[in-house]
Amino acid sequence: MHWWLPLKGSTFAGEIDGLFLAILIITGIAFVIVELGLLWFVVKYRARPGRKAYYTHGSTRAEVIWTAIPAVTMVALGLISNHYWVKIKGRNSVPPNAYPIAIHAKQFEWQVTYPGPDGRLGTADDFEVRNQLHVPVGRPVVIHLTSEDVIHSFFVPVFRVKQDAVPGMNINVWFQATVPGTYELGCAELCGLGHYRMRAQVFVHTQEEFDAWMKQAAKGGATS
Ligand SMILES: [Cu+2]
Repeated sequence: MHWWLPLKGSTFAGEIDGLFLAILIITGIAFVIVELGLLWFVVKYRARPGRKAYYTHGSTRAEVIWTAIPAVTMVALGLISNHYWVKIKGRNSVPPNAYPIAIHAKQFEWQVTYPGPDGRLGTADDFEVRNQLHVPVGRPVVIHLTSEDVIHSFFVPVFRVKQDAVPGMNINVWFQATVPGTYELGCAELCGLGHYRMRAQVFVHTQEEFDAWMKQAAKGGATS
């Protein structure tokens, strides 16, 4: 079913995929034109008996054109996609009602701290689960992302969310899941020998399921 891109699992997915596709089409067209041109020149100016090579500077006009078109295209893409950036990663992008979860990345695991039944981080009922991210569906979630040692990268493909975890920084990254299910969280930054096993499961629950899990996990029992 998802032979092309992964499931669209968050509110960002449609916009990110649209941008990805637009860039793919633009660069695809450029690729075909450039490669066809290359082939054409290779054949047209191939070595033949009696034909002498000659020196040419080239064409200033052609150079201006093939520099200006990509430059204008790139600036246009930047301007067009700016509101996605503002919405997803902008300084004030995190919705005020977002559910807070803290994730501490370290070689080579994800330590996920939940706010506990009171819904607030930094209180006595907080608890920690390794390599399991549980979130409710249809509700903004904000991850407070930190790192223990080196640069890691929090990457949940179905959410189309990727964010570096940088030592010494507390970075907020938010998303709103749209489809209940079990997905993958991977580290997208080569962070050492165990990088390949730095992965976790993401559980997107209905609100009732999430509340039930929270209740059980807060008592110190649950693992999933
Ligand atoms: Cu890592």
